[in-house]
Amino acid sequence: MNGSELKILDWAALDADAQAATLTRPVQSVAAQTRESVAALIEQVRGGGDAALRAISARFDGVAPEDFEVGEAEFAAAERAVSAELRIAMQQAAGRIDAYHRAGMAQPYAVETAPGVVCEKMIRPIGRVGLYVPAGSAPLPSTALMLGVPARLAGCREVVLCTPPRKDGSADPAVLVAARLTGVHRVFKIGGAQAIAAMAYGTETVPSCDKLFGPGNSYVTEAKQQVAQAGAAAIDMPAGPSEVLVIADAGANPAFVAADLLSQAEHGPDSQVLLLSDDAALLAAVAGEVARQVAVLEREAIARQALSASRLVKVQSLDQAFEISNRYAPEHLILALRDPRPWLAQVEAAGSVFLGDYTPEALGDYCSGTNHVLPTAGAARAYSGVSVASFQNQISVQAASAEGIAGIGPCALTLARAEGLGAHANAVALRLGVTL
Ligand code: HSO
Ligand code: ZN
Repeated sequence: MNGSELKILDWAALDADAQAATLTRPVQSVAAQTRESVAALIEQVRGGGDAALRAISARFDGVAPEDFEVGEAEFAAAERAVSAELRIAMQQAAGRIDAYHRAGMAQPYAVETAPGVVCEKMIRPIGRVGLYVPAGSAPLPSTALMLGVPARLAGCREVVLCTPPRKDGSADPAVLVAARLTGVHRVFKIGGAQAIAAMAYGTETVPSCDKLFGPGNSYVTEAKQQVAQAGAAAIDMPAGPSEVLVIADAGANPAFVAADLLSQAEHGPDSQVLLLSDDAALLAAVAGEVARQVAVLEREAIARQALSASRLVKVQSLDQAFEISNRYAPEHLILALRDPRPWLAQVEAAGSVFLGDYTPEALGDYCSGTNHVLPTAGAARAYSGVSVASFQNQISVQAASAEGIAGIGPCALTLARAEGLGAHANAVALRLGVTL
């Protein structure tokens, strides 16, 4: 790559349509064929249970395990297969993820809204949750940590995890160790849309779950959407390819910025990479660095594909960069700025923000403590990343005494009459001892 593959655009020179096109994600619409094959897979699992799972697994994964569930012997083998260094890193990461998520846990509360009227909020774990940990081009044990830790903090009664089997029928050992570390109760070697179907509807061996979490390819994402639509299970958030937007000033380090862009680009050919800067020289320097660094990546081919849809944009001011970023609502937002913190006030929509030169996205992906399961595809405008609250239900409670209803009952009566709902009015009037 000579750098020319990295398009540097001048925002001010683009008309409104071209600006909109610059911020448009590559086609997100799922091919009708994908939709249909996912629907067929879900039906197959729903009707055929474990036998269907076995047949689908043989077809797509090339293995049909007799027993999908990971047993003690396989967990023990995984413990032996994972190096002490990796285990310690996962333990340390889990500790920081725990600390961050614990601090953000919602607290129950009670408030007296009128004399004799107490309204409360109580928090309950979602009973049974299903975590999906992909293992496509790269198994992601860190995703098991990001989902398993908040599930445990929430206190979910049963935490189920599905991950695709490898060619030899075993699961990725690091994913298994991560699952155990976080207290996941049961792990099944099932991948793709069939895993989502199994966790949503249940089979003879896989329990049906109330809510499903985790990233995946377009089949997994489509399957999550379909089971949610059918009311079979709730899902964490709409998902799509991973993305990063970097806002850099003239003082940013081009090598650092390029490395951050590439760490996103290597995730998949459809990853999204955007750089906004008010400094033309910085943009050119980053383009050069990207060209240099990409050539030595193990996942060079994947990164190059993602880069072909990347954009480097010259903006007129940093204020304008933040306007554009808010419009795009990136999953990850890196502020490679000399004094980044004051700019946080301008951030309205983003999944997770990384401040300054020494906070690469990779830290948040693995071990700073924040969650890496984040809203993509602009969903950050209205969705937040996974947290303990994602694994909990908040239930409101209220109690009124005779004095309480005497005080606020007339208010309810007026509203009930306005809505023409006589039974509502009656339910209050009876307690007040008034005749309507
Ligand atoms: N950047 C990915 C998470 C990840 N990165 C896992 C490395 N492993 C989506 O936020
Ligand atoms: Zn990543």
